[in-house]
Amino acid sequence: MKQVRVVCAHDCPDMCSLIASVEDGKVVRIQGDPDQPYTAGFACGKVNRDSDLVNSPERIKTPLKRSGPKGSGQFTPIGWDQALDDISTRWKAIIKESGPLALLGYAYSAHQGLMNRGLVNGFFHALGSSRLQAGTVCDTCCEVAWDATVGPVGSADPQSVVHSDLVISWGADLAATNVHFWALCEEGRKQRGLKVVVIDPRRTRSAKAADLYLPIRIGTDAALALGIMHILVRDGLADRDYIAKKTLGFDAVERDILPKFPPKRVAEITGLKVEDIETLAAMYGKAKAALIRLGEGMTRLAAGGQALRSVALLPGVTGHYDVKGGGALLLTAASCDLNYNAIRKPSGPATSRMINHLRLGEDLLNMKDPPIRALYVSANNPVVTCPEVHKVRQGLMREDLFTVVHDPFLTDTAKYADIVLPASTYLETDDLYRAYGAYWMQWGQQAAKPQGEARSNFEVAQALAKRMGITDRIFTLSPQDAAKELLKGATGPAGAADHATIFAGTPISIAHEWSGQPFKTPSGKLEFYSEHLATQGLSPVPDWEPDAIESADAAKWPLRLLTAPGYFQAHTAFSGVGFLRGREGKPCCILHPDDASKRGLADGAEVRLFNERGQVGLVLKVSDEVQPGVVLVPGQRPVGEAVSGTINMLCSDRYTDMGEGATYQSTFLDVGPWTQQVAAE
Ligand SMILES: Nc1nc2c(c(=O)[nH]1)N[C@H]1C(S)=C(S)[C@@H](COP(=O)(O)OP(=O)(O)OC[C@H]3O[C@@H](n4cnc5c(=O)[nH]c(N)nc54)[C@H](O)[C@@H]3O)O[C@H]1N2
Ligand SMILES: Nc1nc2c(c(=O)[nH]1)N[C@H]1C(S)=C(S)[C@@H](COP(=O)(O)OP(=O)(O)OC[C@H]3O[C@@H](n4cnc5c(=O)[nH]c(N)nc54)[C@H](O)[C@@H]3O)O[C@H]1N2
Ligand code: SF4
Ligand SMILES: [Mo]
Repeated sequence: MKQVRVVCAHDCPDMCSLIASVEDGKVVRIQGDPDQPYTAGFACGKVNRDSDLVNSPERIKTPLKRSGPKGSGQFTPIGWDQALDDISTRWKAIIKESGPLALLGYAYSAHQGLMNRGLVNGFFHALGSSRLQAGTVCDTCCEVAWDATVGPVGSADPQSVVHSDLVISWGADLAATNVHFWALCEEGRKQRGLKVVVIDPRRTRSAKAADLYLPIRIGTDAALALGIMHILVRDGLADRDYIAKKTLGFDAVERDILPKFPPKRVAEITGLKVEDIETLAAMYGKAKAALIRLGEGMTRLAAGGQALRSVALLPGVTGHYDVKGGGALLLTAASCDLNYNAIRKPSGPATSRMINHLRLGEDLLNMKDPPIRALYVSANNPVVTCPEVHKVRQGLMREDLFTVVHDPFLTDTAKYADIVLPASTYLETDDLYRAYGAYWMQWGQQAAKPQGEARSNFEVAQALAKRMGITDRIFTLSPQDAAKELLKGATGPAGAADHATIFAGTPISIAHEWSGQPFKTPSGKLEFYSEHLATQGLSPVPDWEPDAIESADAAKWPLRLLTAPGYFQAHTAFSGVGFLRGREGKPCCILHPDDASKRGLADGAEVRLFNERGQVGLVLKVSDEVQPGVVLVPGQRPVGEAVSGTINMLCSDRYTDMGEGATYQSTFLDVGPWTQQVAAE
């Protein structure tokens, strides 16, 4: 048996270093690497099963060509040469008639390797096609809010938690989405008496284990953060020196905003108890090194940017941004400076028409001059994960749209394709990785040859570039030589690493020498007042107000959607593993016992979730892990697994206040019984 050092490429902040055991050319086991301190010898419960993912009998073996009506999922196997010829012939004809803007590359993050993720985008960049404004389904809201507050720079190092005496997990279910940080928190609790607070509308696994849990009302985090600031100021716990030296605009917040948020009003807005708000503020104000783990959960709604920004300002009031083990942890990638353009922007026009990732349906249906005539989907499953799924499907049904999907599995999206290309999984590729939630970089080697005729994103981008007459050198290089282009001119710790160490697969720490949280805002300070936001017509200071559209919808519908990660299914990336599908259970929704009994609905019943967009059928779980008035739907599951449909059928494509992100949780709805009559509607 051979052991190969690989890197986990799933969309996850931890970027584990893994050991793949390979027997007769087949990956038989995956384990966490004991020699990488953050991975610390364990992989999560999903990736422990990645030998099942790579060897899944459900994988696509060859390219496929549609043989039935659009969306029917009927295909005939074809060879790669024919598939690539068909694609390039169609694309050339479309470009000739309508120009390159009629093409859209819709590639995202399922392979986190810098080349397998980046070169597909690089190919479409070089082609001059319409460009994807990527990540609006995910993290653009939190990123833009962070940038407006702290600047485009990495946040705290998760490993600095060994110096913390308080961790606040705010809108993140660490036991699901950040298990290595969670493990460090657990260790700190046992060894040093570290306290953990969880702020989440769902009593998550992390919340159950916490020292203090605040079941906040969805979308009210800014009010809570401002309420804590109010108490810190009231009780003389604000660090006036830090505020004067390192922040901008606190005086305006103190004068105009904080008086509006006394504990009693904050309790009314957030649904929390005044005592809990006071306890949290006192814990935070008195902690020596308090680290806030900012989760994306609080940003997946209309005023998500304002929420994240308000919370990210808290360590500026106590000065904890200057304390080792204090501050805030969101994303880290902005502090890793590599030559990304070598891969992502080899050539092509400086600007192009942008297509918002979450408005795929709308743009497939209504974009003009030219309309989108060719779509290439890679490492994405928008028929499940994108809001306004009905529009996405309608768009994909267009007879005049030529769709290619590259994926290891015949996903719900692939079923709408004209040509499906089999993708290799990360275990079958070479790539260079840097974490987005930790300070590590590592070269991951191919552990096994691809199953069937599968090819990597990198290879397919190169093959398509050749066929389309693109001549940039990057499309001719081996993965290792391409990675060297990424490293050329890199600065900081990533630039200092030597090639021999990197390509031996050694995990490389890319943490900067610590001297407090740096700020890269226009003022060079932490911006309580942001002129940049003011120029966009947004409140330049943190604030909380009810959202008019949400309030109108809440008056029509009794329940609000809470969206949270699946423990054993991350979006649809592991849906090809039968064991994990079973562990996650049938796609479900969770209602508080009061809401279930009001509707005469019992645990285990098939229920109908509906609003003006449509209906979906899920299995009901009755639990007080959510508050009354909320319906929780964990994960986004493929249509075939549910009673009927997928949750994003009920979500609109409205944007967040910052970053034009997705507002899944600004969805209001009701739940009722699922009957034969309903099913027929
Ligand atoms: N309602 C609701 N919707 C949401 C969210 C939510 O909280 N609520 N969360 C959103 C978030 S945060 C995100 S990031 C998106 C995720 O949405 P998607 O990006 O659509 O994520 P997945 O469903 O994981 O789909 C990834 C696809 O890539 C394939 N794949 C895996 N490896 C490779 C590879 O190497 N090459 C290629 N070509 N394909 C590969 C997988 O088989 C899978 O089909 O969903 C968003 N949607
Ligand atoms: N197991 C697993 N791991 C994953 C993923 C997965 O789907 N499953 N997805 C991966 C991806 S693509 C991403 S982007 C990250 C995202 O990881 P996170 O940053 O953790 O964000 P979310 O998963 O969207 O939401 C986390 C929590 O926010 C809570 N929440 C929802 N609304 C609010 C609110 O208004 N206020 C507060 N305070 N909390 C709220 C939810 O109940 C949920 O428990 O995780 C990655 N890791
Ligand atoms: S915790 Fe995240 S990085 Fe680690 S193995 Fe699991 S999915 Fe991969
Ligand atoms: Mo995401």
